[in-house]
Amino acid sequence: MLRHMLVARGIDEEAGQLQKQGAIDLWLSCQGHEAAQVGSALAVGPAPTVFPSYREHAVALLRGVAPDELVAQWAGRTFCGWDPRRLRFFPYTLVLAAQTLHGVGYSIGQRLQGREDFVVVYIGDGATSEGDMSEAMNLAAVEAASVLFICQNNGWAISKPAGEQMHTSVADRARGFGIESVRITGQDPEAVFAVCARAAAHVRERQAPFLVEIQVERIHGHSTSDAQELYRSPDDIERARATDPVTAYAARLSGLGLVDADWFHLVGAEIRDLRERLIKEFAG
Ligand SMILES: Cc1ncc(C[n+]2csc(CCOP(=O)(O)OP(=O)(O)O)c2C)c(N)n1
Ligand SMILES: [Mg+2]
Repeated sequence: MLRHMLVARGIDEEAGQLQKQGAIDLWLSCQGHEAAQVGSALAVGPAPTVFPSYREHAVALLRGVAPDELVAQWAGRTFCGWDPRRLRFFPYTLVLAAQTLHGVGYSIGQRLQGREDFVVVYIGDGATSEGDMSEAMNLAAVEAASVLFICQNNGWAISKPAGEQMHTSVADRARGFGIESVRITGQDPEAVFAVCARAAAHVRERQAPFLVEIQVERIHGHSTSDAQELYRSPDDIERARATDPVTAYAARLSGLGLVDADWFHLVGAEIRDLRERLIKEFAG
C-alpha cells in the first residue's frame, strides 16, 4: 500500500510541475487522497468496473493506467488516454456526477446479461449536490444495483465549503434513499481497506448498493488554476499538510521496522524513473 501511495504522490508531483512549466494544461492533484484511494482500490480488487470522477489518479495507476496515459488528457492529447474496457476503469468524468448514473446503469446492464460483478463509483462531496447523484442513489436502491459508491469528502467544492452545500453527511443522505452507508476518516490506508473490504462484501453478497464516505484532507487546491489561499484559512491548509497520509504511513511502517532505507531507496529509484519518463514525454 505504501509503495502505491508513494508512486501516486510522485506522479502527482511531477504532473503539477509539468503544468507549471506549461507542458500540460491543467492538473487536479490527489495529494492527501492517497490512503482513501489506495485503500479502497485494493479492497475492491481488480474485478469490479470503476467509474471515476477526475482525480482518482492512485486508483487509475493501480488499475494499470500508465502515467503518460493518465497525464495525456490534461495535455489535451486525448479524450481519455487508456482502454476503459480492458482496464475496467472508465474515462474521467468532468461533468459532475454524470458517472453515478453511468455506473448504476452499467451495473443493471451487467445483471441483465448474466454478468454479476459489481461497480464502483467515485464521487466528490460537491458533486453529490447534483441531481444525478440523487437519481443514481434512488435507482441503485430500488433496482438493488450492485454499486459501491465511494465519496471522497474533502469539505470543499472548489471554494464552496461542504457546510454550505448540505446540512447532513453524504452517508446519512444515502440512508435516506435506502442505501446502507458508513462515514470514516481517510488518513490510514489500512482502516480504509478494512471498511471498503466489508462494503464490497456487502455489495457482492447481498447484491445491494452501499456508500462509503471518506473524509480526506486535500493538500493542494482544486486544480492548478485555483488559488486555495483565497478561501481556505492558513490553519486549514496547514492541518492538511500535517496530516499527510503518505508521510504518516511511511513513518508508521518505518517505526514498525517493516520498511527500511534500502526499501525507500528502491522505491525512490522506481519513482524517479517514472517521473523522468513523464518529463521526456511531455516536456522533452
Ligand atoms: C455539472 C457540472 N457543474 C459544475 C462543474 C464545475 N466544477 C468542476 S469541479 C467542481 C467542484 C466539485 O467538487 P467535489 O465534487 O467536492 O470534488 P473535488 O474537486 O473536491 O474532488 C465544480 C463545481 C462541472 N464540472 N460540472
Ligand atoms: Mg470536494
